[in-house]
Amino acid sequence: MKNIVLFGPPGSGKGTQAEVLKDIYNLVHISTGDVFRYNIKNESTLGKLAKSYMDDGNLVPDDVTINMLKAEVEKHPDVHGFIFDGFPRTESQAKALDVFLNEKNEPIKGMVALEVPEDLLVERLLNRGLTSGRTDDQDVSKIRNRFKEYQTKTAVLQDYYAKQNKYFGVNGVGSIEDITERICQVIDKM
Ligand code: B4P
Repeated sequence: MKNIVLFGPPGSGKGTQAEVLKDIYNLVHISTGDVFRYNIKNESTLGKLAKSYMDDGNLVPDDVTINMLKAEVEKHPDVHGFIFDGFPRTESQAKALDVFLNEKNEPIKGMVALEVPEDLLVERLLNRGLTSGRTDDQDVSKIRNRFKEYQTKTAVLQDYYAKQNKYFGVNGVGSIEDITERICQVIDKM
């Protein structure tokens, strides 16, 4: 099984690339952001809780996110592997994911990290905000708060996976096709 973590700051192209990669490698794509947005749209209890955090660009609490992720994985018992997009985002999420997948004898093969300068990220997110209706993409101060959350809680995961020799940085600037090609060169060697 090929379990891959797609990593990077908000707007780095995780969701965009995961949609392409899932077909190339026949993997199931799990985006925690998408699952939260689905729940918000359906006004579920989980959605109402997540909305209060996401609207301000804050991370949703770990216990909620971890339980949701496990439930999503369990929905797919017979698969070639998963692309985790937007999860883990904290060290405790990463540890929980390791325990969960090791119990299944299907550990993470590697983390692919998309590297994009912050100015370009702001531009991409504001552009998406013009059409997506995502409130977290429409306000520069909320976008900056997401970067702050990323720097203080998420960026440490680079070290977490590097210590396991599972960290692979990829240049995330360029055309979507060129970036996919760079990522495939990394995944093919895992
Ligand atoms: P996510 O839904 O994960 O979204 P994201 O980080 O904003 O974007 P992503 O990197 O996927 O970028 P995309 O491909 O869409 O998170 C949203 C929120 O959910 C978080 O702030 C948090 O509150 C919550 N959440 C999610 N997971 C959580 C967790 N594990 N724990 C706690 N909270 C969690 O690309 C962005 C834009 O760039 C798009 O418009 C795209 O078209 C464009 N783009 C992509 N690639 C491009 C390229 N090569 N060139 C030009 N434009 C490009």
